[in-house]
Amino acid sequence: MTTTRREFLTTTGRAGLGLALSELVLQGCGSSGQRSQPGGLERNLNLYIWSDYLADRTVPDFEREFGVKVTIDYYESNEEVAAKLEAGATGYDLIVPSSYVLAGLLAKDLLAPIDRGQLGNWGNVAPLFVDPPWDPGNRHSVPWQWGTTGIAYRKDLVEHAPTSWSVFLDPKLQGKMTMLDDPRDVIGAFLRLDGHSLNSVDPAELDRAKARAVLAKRNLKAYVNAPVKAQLIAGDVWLAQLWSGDAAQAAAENPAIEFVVPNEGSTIFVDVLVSPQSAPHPKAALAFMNYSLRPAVGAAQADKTGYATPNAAALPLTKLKTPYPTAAELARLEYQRDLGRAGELWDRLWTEIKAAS
Ligand code: N2P
Repeated sequence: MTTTRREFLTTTGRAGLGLALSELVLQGCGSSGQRSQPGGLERNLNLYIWSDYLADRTVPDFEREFGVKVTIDYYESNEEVAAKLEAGATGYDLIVPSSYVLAGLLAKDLLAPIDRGQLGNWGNVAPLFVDPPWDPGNRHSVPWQWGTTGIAYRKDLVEHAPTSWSVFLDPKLQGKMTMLDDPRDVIGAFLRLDGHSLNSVDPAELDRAKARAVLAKRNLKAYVNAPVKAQLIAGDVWLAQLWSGDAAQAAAENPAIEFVVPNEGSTIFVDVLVSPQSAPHPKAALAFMNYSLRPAVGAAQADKTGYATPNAAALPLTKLKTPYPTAAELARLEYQRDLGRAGELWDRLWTEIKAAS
């Protein structure tokens, strides 16, 4: 157990939760800091998270140690979670959107500020994720995991290893390819293919990317996210635009699956834990945030999901070591940014792509 002293002090004030309180009191003996413990945790926590994004023990261990029952609900895209929150959904204590989604949620004042003084494990976060542009001062978010968007493919079925986003325009693999059901990643890929930023708001650049997406669509079996893993494993899909961790999960089942970031570059994303203003169990949410920053929890998460850990203290404990990107690699990778008013143009183009035949 790697619970830090500070974390212990901030998470043990939960009288009446049916925990092994005698053990907690014993552990806490001699600490004058106990007087300043916050009130007890709530008994429940409602987590809304991407599918396939939890290690087996992450939630059960939290439940047992903290005496909190966690209810998990899953989503498959950033659009899904953002739309739900913006439509006024309440009841969620924690959600895990990609960093670029924060701007829109913050503008509508939908996210609760974090009392960083309660996050004893904050010091474990790698410098790359401290005070980031999407959340200055990390006032509203705790990094969960990061990854890249690239191409997963069956090296035993595909003749040439893909190196470019242009592979989706080649009819040779017609019907055997998929792209993500994600406007930012699909339009973003074709923007990069033309040498543009995947955050472009230039109508001409976007029109050309859209035209290419429509051409590529003729070669696609579907737009699909996490469920494509099973199709790659089975060989129904040979080549798929995919996120790094989901590709690693599929490769763990079928070693013929490889993953590559195309030469033109791609997305680097970090998904972050945030708590809505409407969260019914804010203390439990904070306790989970701090728990997620334990080295052992971060390492188990990385090993199970294939996504990299933003936790510098967890990285040495991982079996699957994904190093932080070098400056040269970062030059080829872009974080997605909020599109501001151009978001409407992107939405329209995506609707047109989806409707095209
Ligand atoms: C987990 C997908 C999370 C990565 N299945 C996409 N940001």
